[in-house]
Amino acid sequence: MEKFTIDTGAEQVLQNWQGPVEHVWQRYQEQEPQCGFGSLGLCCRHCGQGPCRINPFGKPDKGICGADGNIMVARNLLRQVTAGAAAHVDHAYETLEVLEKALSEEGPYKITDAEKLKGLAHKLGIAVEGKDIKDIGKELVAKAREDFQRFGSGELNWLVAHAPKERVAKWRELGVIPRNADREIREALHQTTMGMDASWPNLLLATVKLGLVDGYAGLKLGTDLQDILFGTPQPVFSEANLGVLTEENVNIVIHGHIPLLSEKIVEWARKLTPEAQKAGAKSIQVSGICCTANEILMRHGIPLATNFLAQELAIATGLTDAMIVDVQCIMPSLASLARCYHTVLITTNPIVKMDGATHLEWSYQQADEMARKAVELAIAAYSKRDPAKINATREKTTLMAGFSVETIISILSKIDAQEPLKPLVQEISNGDIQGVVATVGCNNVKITHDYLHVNLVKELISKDVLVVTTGCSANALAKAGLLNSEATEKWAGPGLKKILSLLGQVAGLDKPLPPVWHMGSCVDNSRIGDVLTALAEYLGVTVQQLPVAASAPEHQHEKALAIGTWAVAMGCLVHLGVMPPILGGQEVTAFLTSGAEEVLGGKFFVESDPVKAATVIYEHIQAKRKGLGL
Ligand code: MSK
Repeated sequence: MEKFTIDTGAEQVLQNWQGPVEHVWQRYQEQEPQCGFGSLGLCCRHCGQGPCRINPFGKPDKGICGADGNIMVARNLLRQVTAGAAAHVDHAYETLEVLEKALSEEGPYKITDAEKLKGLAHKLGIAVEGKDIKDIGKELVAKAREDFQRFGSGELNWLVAHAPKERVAKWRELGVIPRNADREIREALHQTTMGMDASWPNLLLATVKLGLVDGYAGLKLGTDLQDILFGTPQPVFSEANLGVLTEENVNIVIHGHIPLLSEKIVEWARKLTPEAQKAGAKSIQVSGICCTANEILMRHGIPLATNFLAQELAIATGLTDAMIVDVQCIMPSLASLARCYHTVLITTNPIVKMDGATHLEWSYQQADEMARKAVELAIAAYSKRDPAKINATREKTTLMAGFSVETIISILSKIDAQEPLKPLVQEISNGDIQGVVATVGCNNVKITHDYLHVNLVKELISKDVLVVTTGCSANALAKAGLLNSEATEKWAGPGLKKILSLLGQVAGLDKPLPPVWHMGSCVDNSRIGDVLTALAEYLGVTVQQLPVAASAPEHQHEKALAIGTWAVAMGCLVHLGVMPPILGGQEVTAFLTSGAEEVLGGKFFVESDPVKAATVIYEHIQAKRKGLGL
């Protein structure tokens, strides 16, 4: 790797990195060369006879139990996708518990979007006419509970209500519709223990099932319940990059995923601003990292500090007074790094603790108290900053976000109130928009930070491809200035520019919409699924026939593999910029990158060069356009 990052803010902070703690790129270099067996997926520790590893070029060609490369790789992949799905399902489940309490008792949370609740209830077959909103909510909670823990047979309510009918039929035919999330997660762990499934096709079918658990009992359920509790995102304008951390403010950086915590921190930061002013600060600046950043950006316009790979750099600015974390994507290195600065690192979840961090546990009843204490700790830390350690950057960009499905429909309905999807379909038909690509997922230290996200997207929008984005991809694109109107002028192709200018006008902006639409956090990939489902149903075609694709250019998390599997099962071409550990199973690899298309409609392809990846995606879009007669 020639460069660690293309993010100018991150680069400036890195240039003045003050040891003694190493940063993520240094630790990566210390790991090289990485284990060849692990990279190919050819090692197994599932039983006490191992660890076993398989030589792809000779002996040993089997583990001690007799598992060959395909079995080993398929077992490992199923476990990864299961772990990713478990993370999203646990997130959705926590949200459900809060919704249930919010419906039955007075407390710190309440229903914000009653219309969304009603619409969702209607879709799930719950009668809403004349009923009290709390009663409707309780019936909805019962339906959601079934999707986590239904006893016996059945199908995920959220999947049956929201997936395209054609997909539901296909998944039924393949026998991959999940019964309930907990059951499938448990079964997948059982299926992959020593002495269980020795059929790689059967293991891959189970992987698809866990992808569907992720898509509907994790992503879709999570997004829906969060919108009900905290509101459905509307257009917002904000900023991105480490330059949002400035010397005059108390800086609170929230990092993680579940908005139950961050919503309260935002609220208490506002309430305690006079306290920060008494301490000599101008105000309190809350900003975010990873998906919790996207959640509070989408609903409150809170700026993005940075994304996954640069999380340590937020502390290394010397300006982060408190970093408050909940779950997922939190580097263990933060604790030792925070000790080198004045930063108070606050963990809040019982399953994420770190030596040296302050643990303030979030709970439903204590949510306000906990958030108030966390903000007070940040204000107290402000006066302990060490001027010698300040390593600030002024780098930041402007951005527009808040592209929920509701926002998109509301803008389009200003052109056609009866059929809001019609103008979008017309633009795709006439070629002003060639297709739609979703870029999602993380950063991965194996790729120059943000490089693939940014350069892939610049290629695509220059070819009149509209890009929608979530997760750390959205954050990367925001920092590169691709989420504002100027980006449309600068990088969009002529057709895309034309339609974005028109949409900007009808949205009352007086300038074009951005060429990349920020749709939210990783769980909000469900919003992208909703758009695909709506487009396919409007046109009377399958998702597989649409001129669309997905890409996780710099994925690192097991969650990204789970999301990618769901997208392939939906019928999408899914690009990955980093090879997952599958090459040791030749037949498994052939299936995932080719054979899957015939069975599921979608497949994966791996390419680390952004121009080549954009070419493959564009050719795929052209083939789909041709198939539709466009
Ligand atoms: S946060 S899962 S690094 S996108 Fe959703 Fe970013 Fe990936 Fe974590």
